Amino acid sequence: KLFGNDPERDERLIVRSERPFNAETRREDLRDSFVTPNHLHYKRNHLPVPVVDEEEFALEIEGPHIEDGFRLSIKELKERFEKADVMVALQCAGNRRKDMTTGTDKPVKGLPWEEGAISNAVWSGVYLRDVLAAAGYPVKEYEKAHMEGVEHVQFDGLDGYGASIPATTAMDPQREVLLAYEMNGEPIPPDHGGVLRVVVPGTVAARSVKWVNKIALSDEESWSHWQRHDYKGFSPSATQETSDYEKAESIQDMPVQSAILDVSERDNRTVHMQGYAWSGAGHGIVRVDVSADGGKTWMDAELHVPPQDRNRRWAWTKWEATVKLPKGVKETELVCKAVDTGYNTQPETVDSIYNVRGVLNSAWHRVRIPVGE
Ligand code: MTE
Ligand code: MO
Repeated sequence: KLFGNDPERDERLIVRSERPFNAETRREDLRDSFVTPNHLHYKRNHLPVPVVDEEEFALEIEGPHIEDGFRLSIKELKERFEKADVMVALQCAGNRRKDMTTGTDKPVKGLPWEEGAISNAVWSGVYLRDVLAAAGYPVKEYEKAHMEGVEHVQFDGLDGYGASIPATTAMDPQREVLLAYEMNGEPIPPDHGGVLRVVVPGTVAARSVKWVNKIALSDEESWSHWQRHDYKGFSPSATQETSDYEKAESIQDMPVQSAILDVSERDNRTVHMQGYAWSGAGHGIVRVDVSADGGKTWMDAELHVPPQDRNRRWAWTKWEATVKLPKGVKETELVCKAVDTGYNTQPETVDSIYNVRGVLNSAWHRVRIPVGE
């Protein structure tokens, strides 16, 4: 049975496809906890959930400098390496895809995700860098990796999925790339890559390969379909036929993002807004601007910043604001946009960032609401 190993899932998830299982987290569930509980974390599977036996599982590593036939069991991983806990917001490249074409007749290929293809969790495991060092790679000289033809670190999952990240990301101690065996203090559930998954903080979640059992250091990116022929961005004018996957750069770090998760009425002239903001490469969020009149006037939201360095802020920042609604209108548009530590901000509309694959929608998030008398 192809999907015979797929687990039971929480009924509160919003299912976008049953087989393979893809579901986003409801806005209220993202709103209600800073750390998303495992059963409510969004789930993105390209294939059936594989059967993984912890006792029999072995991680294989290969490449220049790596000891021949280097393998580690889960027990060895846990015993030989320092345990690290890192809070990370994983975001799918397709988060907010649905909004990319709202009100237009433009085509877009992919699951119609709204704002919930993102979740925040504490991942525990060992640093990939430590494991590569133990396998024989001189990680301390990782900046020189390219001299020896090591440009990429490739990951293969037991389901048949694969991806890669730049070698410098993998080996940079600042980037905190993990081989994780726990999610929020529990063994990683089957849907999220148990018994072992890669977690690449600050990078598109597509590179955080679940059920990882093979790592290779290489001069090339992974040959996986999802590395070479997916998860790339294109010009707004490129069509399905003219999108050149060979030429385009694969998505790694991601742009600054924010979304409104909740709007609640305080009185007929005042509403309370709540949401998230996040940026790639560990950039923290320094400001979230909210508007109650479609972007004519703005105020600063109050930020709930995670306890992480401003350049290693892998978790999301939550925000809230109480805003006055404009007078003399029947309807108005609430808006949010975030600013990261590089003072990067979000585009006003999707027009300039539309792409036929529907990835990286980071336009201002807008929610229309009626205004009372
Ligand atoms: N890893 C494997 N082995 N198989 C997959 O289908 N999907 C990727 C990534 N890693 C995937 C994978 C994508 S596109 C995303 S968005 C994240 O896993 C989703 O992680 P989650 O299901 O734990 O939220
Ligand atoms: Mo994804």
